[in-house]
Amino acid sequence: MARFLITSALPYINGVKHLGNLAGSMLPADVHARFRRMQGHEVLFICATDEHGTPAELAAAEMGVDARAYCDQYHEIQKAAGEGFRLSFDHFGRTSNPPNHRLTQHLAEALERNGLIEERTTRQVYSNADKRFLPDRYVEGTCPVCGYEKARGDQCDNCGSLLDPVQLKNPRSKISGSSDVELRDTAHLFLRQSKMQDVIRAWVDKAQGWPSLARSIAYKWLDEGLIDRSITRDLSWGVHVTKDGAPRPGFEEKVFYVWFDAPIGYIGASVEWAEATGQDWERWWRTDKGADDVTYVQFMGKDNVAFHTVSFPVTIIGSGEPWKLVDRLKAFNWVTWYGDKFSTSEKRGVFMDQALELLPGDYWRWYLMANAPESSDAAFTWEQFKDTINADLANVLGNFVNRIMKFAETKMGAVVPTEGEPGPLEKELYDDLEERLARISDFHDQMEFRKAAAETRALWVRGNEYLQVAAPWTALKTDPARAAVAVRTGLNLCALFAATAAPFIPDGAEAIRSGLGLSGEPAWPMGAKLFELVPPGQAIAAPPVLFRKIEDADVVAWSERFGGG
Ligand code: B3M
Ligand code: ZN
Repeated sequence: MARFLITSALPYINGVKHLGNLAGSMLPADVHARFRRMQGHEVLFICATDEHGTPAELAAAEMGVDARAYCDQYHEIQKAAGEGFRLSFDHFGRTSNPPNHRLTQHLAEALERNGLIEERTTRQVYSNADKRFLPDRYVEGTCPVCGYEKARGDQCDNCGSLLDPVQLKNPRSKISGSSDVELRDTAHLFLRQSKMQDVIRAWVDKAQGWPSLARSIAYKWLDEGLIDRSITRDLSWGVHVTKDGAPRPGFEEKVFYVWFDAPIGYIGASVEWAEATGQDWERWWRTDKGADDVTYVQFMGKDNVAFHTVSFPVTIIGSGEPWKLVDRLKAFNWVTWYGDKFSTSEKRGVFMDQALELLPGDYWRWYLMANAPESSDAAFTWEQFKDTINADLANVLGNFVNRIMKFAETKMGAVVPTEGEPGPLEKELYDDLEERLARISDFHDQMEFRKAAAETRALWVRGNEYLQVAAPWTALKTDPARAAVAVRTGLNLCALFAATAAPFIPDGAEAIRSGLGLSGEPAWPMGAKLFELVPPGQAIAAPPVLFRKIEDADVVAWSERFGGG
């Protein structure tokens, strides 16, 4: 069997993530990881909170706590939300933990030895009151374009202009409010991406497993020409800058830019996993230590693609060390809230913790994957949510399972019936299912989540059609052996449905399996075993209602609380 290293883009630490964040990286990565495990492959599935940078420092300051305490708190909150959604990470780490710091410093030093990092002097806003250089977002002033008085150093939120802090009129410090600021020279480290232009292009040319969205974004950057970028910032919360293992002179009050250390966090979190479990992380990440035969799959929103196809590869290829590079990259568009951006402050959208208060994770998982924002943005609406859940989960899947299992329980002695031989009806069903199952596998393999979900649902529909025709409830009176075959087939269909549903809705799948007396981890059904999933004679018990229907009243109540509707 093969080995799959799977990473989800690391959720940024500031606050609970909304359903769009979930749908664009963590959830599809989880569905894929579950599918690969079910196929019997060895999987390492890694995620972490991305904790450094200005937004974390600012959010902490607003709450009146230090950055570490703030991150401790939100890491736990995000971890709990992930568990609530059954995200099956082998490890959910933190970029602020020591392994990521060590690796970031190590890679920066390797890059510098290879002539890819250079110290340059830049002019930057210095605050006399705060006695520090101000990162762009810490400078506030009047927008030179529209006159808005609270423009930020990097951007004006009123007119959208991208700015340089030196352009602001009446600049002041966002930390102290003081306007006693001036321009001063200060040193920063620059990553010389321009020198890696050809190497990166050659690597992108060779990349096979990238969909067109990812390739076109990478080429757009390459065609514009890679530019050298500053990878240090004037902050205290982050990875400290070193030289030969010691604090780098002149950089005592600077740290690495968050986007420099964040992707290294994939490796850092893998090291954390190894330390926690006694496993070997190098066989997943070092091609000289066995990672050659690993398939590395990354999941992310489209705004993160450039960092993963250009900047991070510059870091790890440029180090000259044998790091494992991404093989397959799956990028997503946005989930929107009725066509708009999610926004906490404006009460638009549902956040992960709130969603779990309304309904269990499976409901959201199914909806978000069945409507995955793959070829374009996808709008969440309560109405569509209700329709999808009621049609797919409550009706097609839930009713089937409840109907046949209740019948077996009450009319067949609560065991898988043993009598009778399959006939033409079953033969036709088997052939059909085999074909459909192969299609579902292909879609999972290609990471086409919408199509995989649609085909999975079509398989459930096909089972319903069979049961309609085989009608054991009628056959029972005239031909008990025929009824037994139909019920046995129906129960095997339940097992097959549970298996195909498992990557999407693990709890529902588990409830079906346990009703069928199946234990252990579900396997992806293949070949001849397809219809011998539950042994004849095995005791069964109908599970309680698997999925409840969503009512109009729910839609009204939820729209009032979260907007939309
Ligand atoms: N934290 C995603 C974001 O907040 C970013 C991903 C990092 S992946 C290394 O936009
Ligand atoms: Zn403006």
